[in-house]
Amino acid sequence: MSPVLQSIATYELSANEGRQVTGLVERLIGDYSSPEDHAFVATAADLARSLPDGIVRFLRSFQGGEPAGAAVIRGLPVDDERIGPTPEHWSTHCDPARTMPEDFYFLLLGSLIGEVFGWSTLQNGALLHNVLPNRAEENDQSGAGSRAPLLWHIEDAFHPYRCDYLGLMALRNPDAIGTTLGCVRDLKVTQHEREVLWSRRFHIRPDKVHMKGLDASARGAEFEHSPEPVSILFGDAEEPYLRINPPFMTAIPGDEVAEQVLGDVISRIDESMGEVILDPGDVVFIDNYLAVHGRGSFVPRYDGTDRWLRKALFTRDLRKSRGVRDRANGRVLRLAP
Ligand SMILES: O=C(O)CCC(=O)C(=O)O
Ligand SMILES: [Fe+2]
Repeated sequence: MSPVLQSIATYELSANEGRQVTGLVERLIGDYSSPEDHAFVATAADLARSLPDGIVRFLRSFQGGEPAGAAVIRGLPVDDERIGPTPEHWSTHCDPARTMPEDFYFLLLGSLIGEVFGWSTLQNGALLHNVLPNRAEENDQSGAGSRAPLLWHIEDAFHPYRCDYLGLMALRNPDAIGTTLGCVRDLKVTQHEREVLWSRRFHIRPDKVHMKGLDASARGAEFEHSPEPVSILFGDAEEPYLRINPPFMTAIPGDEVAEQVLGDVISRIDESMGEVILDPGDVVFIDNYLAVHGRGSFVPRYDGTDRWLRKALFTRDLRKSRGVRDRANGRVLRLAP
């Protein structure tokens, strides 16, 4: 696995910038009761203009020019004592006040590239998710897995309102477990493959985590039972975007040509994968139209020192999902109307 990918843009905070961030975040903790509060989220993009200029320019150009599959911002120190032990389950964050500095920082950064949102089917609709190992889900294809690698994927590839950017911030990563990354720009395809990949010959189903709380008759279940055929490549012919999620997809049944091309493309992406190791305080924003991501396997500890990331989803356009949100300014999406 290549340790560094060309397609990652990196920004390192200077000590001075780190102090500027800490001052800003302390002010926000005084002014807002929680980083998930509507009052904060609605003004985060304005508040983010008080971040160091270099970060603002870096993230704006990552979003505007699409120069890279992922952007990493390194260097915010995290007080390991203060954040408290890694929770046993995503729903049992011992005391959200303990991670407020990191959470405000993370959402401020994200506000420079999109609008944060959640799904009613994921972590109770929270805007900030916990990615940490859970004993009952060690082999699952989800953020709660550990012993089984989380296979690379486009986040929520099955859904037209999937995020433009997936953000991950490390609070703790003691065994230096990598987040794997691969970029569509590194994918070489033949003319024949290109034609197949651009046609609607594939079915992508929801990840199991989405389906868990949804009974078979519920709205949204059609994503599982009768998915719309989709193409894998779309957008610009020369610089296409990518939609793929191998563990949850197939060619349309009977289309052997498409099945063969899918298998070949999966192997080629496998070979091109690299990884980024997030140290505490590091944030990565993955362009979910350009890059796939996953996670290596690891042995969980269950002693309060496990790998612990915060995760959030960002869209460039909240309006397109109005039909699956309760209010115009609501940020929780249902799978279907
Ligand atoms: O744990 C990681 O580094 C990646 C997690 C992930 O892909 C996810 O939660 O969607
Ligand atoms: Fe993911």
